[in-house]
Amino acid sequence: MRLDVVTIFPEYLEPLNVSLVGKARARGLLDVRVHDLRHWTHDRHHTVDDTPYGGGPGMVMKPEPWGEALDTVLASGAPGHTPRILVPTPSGSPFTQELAEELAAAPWLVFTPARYEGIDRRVIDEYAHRPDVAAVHEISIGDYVLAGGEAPVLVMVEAIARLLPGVLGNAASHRDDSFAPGAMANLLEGPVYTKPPEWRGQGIPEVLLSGHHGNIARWRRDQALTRTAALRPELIETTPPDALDKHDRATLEHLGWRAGADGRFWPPEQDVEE
Ligand code: 6SD
Repeated sequence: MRLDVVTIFPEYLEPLNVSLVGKARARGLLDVRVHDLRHWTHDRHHTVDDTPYGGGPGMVMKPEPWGEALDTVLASGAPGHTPRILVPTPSGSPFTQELAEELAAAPWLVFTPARYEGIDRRVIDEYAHRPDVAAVHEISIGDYVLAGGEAPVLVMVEAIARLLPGVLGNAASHRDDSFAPGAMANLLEGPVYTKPPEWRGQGIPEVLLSGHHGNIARWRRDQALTRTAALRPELIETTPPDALDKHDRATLEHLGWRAGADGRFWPPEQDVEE
């Protein structure tokens, strides 16, 4: 997979040289190219921003450097190859595990992290109206506001890269990831433990030392259900009934959850202060 990143802070993308993504690059599984947007400026000060039309605080990224940068990057692909352009923005559609899976199957992604108040709208519209050269996606990694799109690029690349064939050394199946699209139920992972068997007075849940694989799997499932019910109740409420076995149902009932007529579960009533 090829990844291009156009940014005014190439050094912000240094983490792409490290750990999982860095190793995937070293092994030839990922071809990452980071470009300095200022390379496509022509004035002495390498200006990439200007004041906003209509007034208001902050500055807006000028369209010309972005247009030249993206034209150059898009023209550098193999003939007929059109990338996905991913524009991080708090006003984008949510970045989910499902989208990560879809993007992991794409041959070429181009990221355009902004700074200041964002990029002149005409840049996004220009490429959105040219499906022959690229498909544009404005994406949000979460409902909070960052100072720029570089951190979202690091987040998205890590989520995508770990899904590429051969990147995770261990053959651990992504089907078991908490938010894997194919998973019957999306449950949060329960706790994990390693040696030593006692640490600062705390032991290990006995079932994990039992060697009984059936009991261990059941305990892990109960831990996942309990944690999900407490922290992400909406994930339980939207779980299709056929994704819950008899024991799952008993566990949820033990936690005060009740099944409706359609078999889906509803949380315990909340106490209201008088
Ligand atoms: C100025 C940006 C680009 C500023 C962002 C994305 C999300 N989910 N939160 N904040 C963001 C992206 C903020 O350029």
